[in-house]
Amino acid sequence: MPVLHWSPRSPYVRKVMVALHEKGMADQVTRVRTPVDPMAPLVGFLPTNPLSKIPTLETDEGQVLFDSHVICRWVDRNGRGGPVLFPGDLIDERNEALGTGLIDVALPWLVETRLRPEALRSQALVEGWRTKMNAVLDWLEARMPDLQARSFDIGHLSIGVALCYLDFRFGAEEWCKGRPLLSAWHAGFSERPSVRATAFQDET
Ligand SMILES: N[C@@H](CCC(=O)N[C@@H](CS)C(=O)NCC(=O)O)C(=O)O
Repeated sequence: MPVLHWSPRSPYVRKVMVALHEKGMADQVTRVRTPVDPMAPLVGFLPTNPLSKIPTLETDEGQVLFDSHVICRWVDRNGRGGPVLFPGDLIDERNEALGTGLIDVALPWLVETRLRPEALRSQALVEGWRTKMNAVLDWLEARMPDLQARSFDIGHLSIGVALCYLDFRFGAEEWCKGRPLLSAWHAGFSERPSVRATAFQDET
C-alpha cells in the first residue's frame, strides 16, 4: 500500500487527506507520522525527501512524490469517483496556488511568533504577512461568485483548507469579520464529509 508521510496538524498534509477522502481513497494509503521540523531536518528522512517535508508519498511502484500539489494530482489520477480535482483550465490550479500561498504566509508567521526566541522576532515580517493574508481574503470575498460558479475542484479544496488553518492557528485575526460571502462559503465547505473527517489536531 502507498505510504503517506503525515501529521495531523499540517495544512499541506490536510490538502492531501481531503483529496483522498473526496476521491474514495482514504483507506488506500498507510499514514506514517513523520515529525519534520524546519529548524532540525529529519536526517533519516532525507534520502526519501531531501527537503525533509511532508506530505511525501511513496507509491507501490517505488516512486517518491512531493509536494501537496503533486500528490493531489496523483490522487486525482488514481481515485475512484468523486469530483475531478484538476479539470485543467488553469483557474483550478491558480486557485490552488492562492490557497497554498495563504498557507505559505501563515506557516512562517506561526514559526516566527511561537517558536523563535522573542528577541529575534521581526514585527515587520509579521505585518507583511498580515497584509498579504488580508489581501488574499479580500480578493476571495470579491470573487466569491466566480468561485461558487465552478464545480468543486482543487482550488476550492486548497482555499478551504487554508481557511480551516486560519481558524486553527489564527483565531485572533478574525478573518471572517467583514467577509460574509467567504465566511458562508467556508461554513458549507467545513460540512463536507472529507473536511469533517480530517480535522486538525495538536498532539500532546
Ligand atoms: N510546498 C510544500 C510545503 C510542505 C511543507 O512545508 N510542509 C511542512 C509541514 S506543514 C514541513 O514539512 N515542514 C518541515 C520543514 O520545512 O523542514 C507542499 O505543498 O507540500
